[in-house]
Amino acid sequence: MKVFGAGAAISVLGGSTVAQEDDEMDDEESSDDEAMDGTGTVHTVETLIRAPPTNPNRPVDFFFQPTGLHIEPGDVVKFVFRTPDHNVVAYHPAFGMRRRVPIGVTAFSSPLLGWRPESIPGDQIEPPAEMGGEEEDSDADGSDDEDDDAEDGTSDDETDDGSNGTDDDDDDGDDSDGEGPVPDTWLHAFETPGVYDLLCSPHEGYGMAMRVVVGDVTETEFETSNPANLPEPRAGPVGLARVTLTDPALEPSNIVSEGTVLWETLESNQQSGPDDGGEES
Ligand SMILES: [Cu+2]
Repeated sequence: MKVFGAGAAISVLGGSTVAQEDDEMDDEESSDDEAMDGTGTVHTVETLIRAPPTNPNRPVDFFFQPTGLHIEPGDVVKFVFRTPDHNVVAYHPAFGMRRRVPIGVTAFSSPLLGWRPESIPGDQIEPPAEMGGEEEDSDADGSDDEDDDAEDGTSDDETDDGSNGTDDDDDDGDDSDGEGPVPDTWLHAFETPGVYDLLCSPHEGYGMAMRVVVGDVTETEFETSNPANLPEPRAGPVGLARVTLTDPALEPSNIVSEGTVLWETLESNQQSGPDDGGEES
């Protein structure tokens, strides 16, 4: 069912669907990159952060856009790091994870990328404004400080209870490439047909994962296809990435038929999605 050829897929990317996110992705899509292979179409995927999140029950959106992508063997995906700092990692045994890429595909990952240093004045990288400088609360929940209150006892009352005071003040997270930061890019050619699940290491727990279907092979068995295998340590996607990658919208056959699946269309991003049990008001 090759309804969507490569030409159709790329026209969708450059058209209205993704243009609502950023319509400047066209200008850097095709210049010097199609020469790397000479054959494959170059598709663009952006790394994005959004607040408020699409699903109000989540803290913030970290996501690949599009989240599902159908390409042809030999095509190239150009990852544009519209926001820092992200990477692109295959679910691969070489990384200690169960394989979620076709058999025979070697492990691949990008570096952690963001904005090109020369495009940032003073080499200062501010966290995106949407983040509000908020840190992940790894140990903030009422930590027991009565066992070590003997010596210091000075800075205990200003513990990190979320009052870090740094509002989103300086800018509105504008990542435009007018005179602002220039996104890093990373290219990967997908040669072997099948289903590829990819993650962003820093934000996998927030659901930042995506699926690329290469060719029309939609019946690929993952080593973690059976949900019973998921509870094993690092057996599969972590945290909300499991929700992302088990979303009906990312069924490989749906990606093939749609060509491009946007983050917003995932069921788990609907207010009535499986996360909140449909308690929308
Ligand atoms: Cu990320």
